Amino acid sequence: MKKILVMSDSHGDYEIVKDIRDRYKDKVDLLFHNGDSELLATDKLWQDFLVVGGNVDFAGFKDEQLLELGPDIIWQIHGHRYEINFGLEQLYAAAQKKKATIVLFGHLHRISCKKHQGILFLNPGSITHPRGVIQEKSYAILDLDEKIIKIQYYNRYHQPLKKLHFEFWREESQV
Ligand SMILES: [Mn+2]
Repeated sequence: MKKILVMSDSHGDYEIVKDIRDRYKDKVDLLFHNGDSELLATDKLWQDFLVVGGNVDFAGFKDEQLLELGPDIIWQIHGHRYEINFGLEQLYAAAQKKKATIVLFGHLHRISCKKHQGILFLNPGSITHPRGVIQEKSYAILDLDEKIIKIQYYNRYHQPLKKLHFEFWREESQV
């Protein structure tokens, strides 16, 4: 079983990225930052993260990355190139082409966690500037179990957000 932490859109807040790194580095398998950190791509903090660039980031970041983790293929992307302000259709289509099982994105500053055609799409929200209905500065921790994926959102003071817990059973494996 793997455990990953996902954050995004910290927009210049160095301390919270460092805080999360220091707190979780030895507690999770991987740390993801989905872009718009507004930190330099050469910052040493990124040695401990899988990070991609967002629309307001400096040059030097990867645009996206695809990685295998146990049974999952994780596609990490900021999302601004897929017109996600107008809906996730373009992102859905691209995720299918890449055969991703989990898509980690950002950009919208809105918590969202849903399964679409067997693919889990997760936006951790923004750790500094939440937008929309859920006004929480947030990040997410995913437990990637063999049979179930559990997601818990936390606020920036590291308290679990009670209503923001999700569980998705994996599809029955095809014989
Ligand atoms: Mn942003």
